Amino acid sequence: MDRRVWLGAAALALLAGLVAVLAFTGGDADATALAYGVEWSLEEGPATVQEGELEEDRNRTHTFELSRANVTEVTVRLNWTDDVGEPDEFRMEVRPPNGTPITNTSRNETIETALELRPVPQLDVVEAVNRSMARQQVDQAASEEGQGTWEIQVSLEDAPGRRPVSEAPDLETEPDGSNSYQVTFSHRVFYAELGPASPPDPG
Ligand SMILES: [Ca+2]
Repeated sequence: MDRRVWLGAAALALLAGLVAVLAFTGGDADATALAYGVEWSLEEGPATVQEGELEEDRNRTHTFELSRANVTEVTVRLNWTDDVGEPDEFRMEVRPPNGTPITNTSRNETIETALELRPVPQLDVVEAVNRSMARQQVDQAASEEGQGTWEIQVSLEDAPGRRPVSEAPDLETEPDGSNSYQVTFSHRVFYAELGPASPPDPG
């Protein structure tokens, strides 16, 4: 090969290498980075319902698996319709996979426990050389909080029947002693959509 041709080819190869390196690193990031607006939304996850029936002074634990990421809120609701006499008292203990149990008691035919988990990220704009790298930055804000097995313990504390005579409070003319119920487990997740690319704010 002619020496000049060889040198020319070597120079071209070097130039191609440099271009490849610049393309890979994004070159001068300040010059080529674009700003992508981030729009956050909330989505209601599918609710799961389990049913049960309890005798007075008994309890039962229901489990719910939560596998989704970016959960911002979990709501557990216990519903029942008292069929006999005076209002029954239920107790519900919500045990998150990694967290402190929360207990509530009621005679009003419903108990609702809502837990705030990870808040929606405060990330309105990301700067990146292209869309997929912008997406990676947004994905770093992902949360695994709340993932795992949730245990919901339901107890029927008290199930009084009909007591027509106030002078004899223990006399039940129509006993109760048990009741059915429903546990509804629902959650909300956040997700992000990237807006169109624009030149970054010079500030
Ligand atoms: Ca009752």
